[in-house]
Amino acid sequence: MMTTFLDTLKTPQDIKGMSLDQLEMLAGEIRTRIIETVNRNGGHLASPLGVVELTIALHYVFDTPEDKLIWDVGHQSYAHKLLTGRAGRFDTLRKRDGISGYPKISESRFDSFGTGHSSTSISAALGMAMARDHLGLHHHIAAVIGDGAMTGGMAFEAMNHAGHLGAKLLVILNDNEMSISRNVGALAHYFNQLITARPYKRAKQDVGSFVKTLIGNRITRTIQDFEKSVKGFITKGGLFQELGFNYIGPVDGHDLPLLIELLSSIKDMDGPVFLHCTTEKGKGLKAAEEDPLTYHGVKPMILGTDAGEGDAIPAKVKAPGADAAAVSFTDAFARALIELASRDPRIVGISAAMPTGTGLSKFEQAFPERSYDVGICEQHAVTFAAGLAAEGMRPVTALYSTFLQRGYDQLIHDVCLQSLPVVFAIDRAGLVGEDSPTQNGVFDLSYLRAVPNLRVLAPRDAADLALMLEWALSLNEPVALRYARSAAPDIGDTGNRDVRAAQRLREGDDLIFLTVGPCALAALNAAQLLAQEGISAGVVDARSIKPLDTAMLDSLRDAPLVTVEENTLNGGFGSAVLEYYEQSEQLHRVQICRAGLHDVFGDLATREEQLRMYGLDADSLAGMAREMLHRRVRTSLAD
Ligand SMILES: Cc1ncc(C[n+]2csc(CCOP(=O)(O)OP(=O)(O)O)c2C)c(N)n1
Repeated sequence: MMTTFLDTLKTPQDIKGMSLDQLEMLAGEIRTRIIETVNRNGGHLASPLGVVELTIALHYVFDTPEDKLIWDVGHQSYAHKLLTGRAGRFDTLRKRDGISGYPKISESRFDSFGTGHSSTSISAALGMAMARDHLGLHHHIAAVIGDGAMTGGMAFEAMNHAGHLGAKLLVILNDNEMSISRNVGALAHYFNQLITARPYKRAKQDVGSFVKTLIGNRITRTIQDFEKSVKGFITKGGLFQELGFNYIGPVDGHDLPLLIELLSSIKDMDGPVFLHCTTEKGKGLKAAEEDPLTYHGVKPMILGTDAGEGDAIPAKVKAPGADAAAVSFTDAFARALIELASRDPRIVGISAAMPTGTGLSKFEQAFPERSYDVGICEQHAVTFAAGLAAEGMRPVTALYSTFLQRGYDQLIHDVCLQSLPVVFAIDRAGLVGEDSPTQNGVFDLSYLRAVPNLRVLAPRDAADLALMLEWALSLNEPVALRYARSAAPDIGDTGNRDVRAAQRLREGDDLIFLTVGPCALAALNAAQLLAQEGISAGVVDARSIKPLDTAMLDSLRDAPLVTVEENTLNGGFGSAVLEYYEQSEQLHRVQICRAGLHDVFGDLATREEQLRMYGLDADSLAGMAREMLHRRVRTSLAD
């Protein structure tokens, strides 16, 4: 095998001795490595391809890890990982115990700040800048933030503060005009205006020719020389200027010599600097350039076996665990919502930059005028829904569980305190598989249970989801529906259309699995395994997590119970059941084991591996039941 530049690099310092031609070749190698690896393992594709030159330039100019790079969201940081000593292990990307798909402090000293949720980079960078100043240090700090992430309010909270503090800090806007879908909003329009207002081509030529005269085999410049060239780049960046930043750009984020020149010259500028780079999402892979939405995050083998050819046909992206026959919960939600909205003109759909992931893009096709993508603004999405609800509309806010964490105060203060009829369609609730611990949705049962006036429901399958959504929209109060990143297989209808009622899915005398959502399926399979050993296990689907079906709980109190939830055990469903028995003074009678996550975030692995790791697959549940019954026998023998 040919030795590549990439394989010989030990630290990013090694690229500082490379010529421009070699750096361009390195960029090619990085792209190939990203495409091959993501095609094998799945992962983000279009975003990392868009920042290859920018990443090389940053590592060329800055001295990491002393200088700090903070990647917003972090899904674009693959080139950074490849340049910082992880090329040899890059084939483990997003695998169990492998390289994370996001920056992670515990993985490398070059990952100065962990990310996964968007719009945090400027706040973190500003904190680091102030820490540097307090400690009397002098290193550089740069945050790289996408135009999508820039729509998150936090980014502007941080800009506002940075301008006020006048901190020495570089913010690089990676503007590819895309969030996951096309970026939306007035800000996206403003960025576009900045690009068109400035005669970008001419500016590029100016610096391009300047650069050409300077770059030989090695790029060495003095700050003084550069300042002259940079002056031409400090333009009127109205909004950013007003916030106290020096606005520079827009510049071509794929023009490596230009980036190196500019970064070298601006890195020692005092105060906050905002560098506007334009990039192409998916750069270097034709299919991704043409369809960056499909290639934002992909499943393995999206390019077939010819990864790197650039003109491959995308495979259909499906939720993990979805087989050809079963729809995903996301699809089931979209289908049900469209059907209900066709009967009720008050229904509107809201997503926060995730119309495709939440299924709302299908709703948008059916009802474009009743569909809102608010940008990466979960907080705003929730209060915006509250406003709509206050005036008689029926908003359905579709968010991933992990991102609703962002809108928690709004959920409490704006929706539930006023008991406004907002429906929260909470997707990716539970373990999300090969993404990151940052994206697991394993806290919502705990944080939602705590809020007065809120009903919390968990459908076990597509039919149940449709029933619950219909019921939720018929109420005049807030309701949360939480469902997993999985197929929504038809688990079986017991004929009970009252979604508040728990349902017996399987009778059993020896013990009962009391389950949340699709955990019912694993419990049914566990019951089957136990039946082969002569153990009779029943399965009851709780359906309503808040309020609980207490009549059902009263009827179950004499059987050993195993509660099963894809959620942390801290304050989750099992805790709710225990609390009920305690409050109703039945606790002394019941024997309960709780299956769920024991105070952990949930490690990176496939969803199937995660379910096994956290004792939520059929084998583990059967094992838990066996152990519980043995313990019971031992206890009664001792009696
Ligand atoms: C708080 C939050 N909401 C939603 C997401 C999901 N998400 C991941 S990447 C992304 C788009 C980011 O767009 P941009 O910052 O422009 O980066 P690009 O992918 O275009 O490089 C979104 C919405 C997230 N990571 N964090």
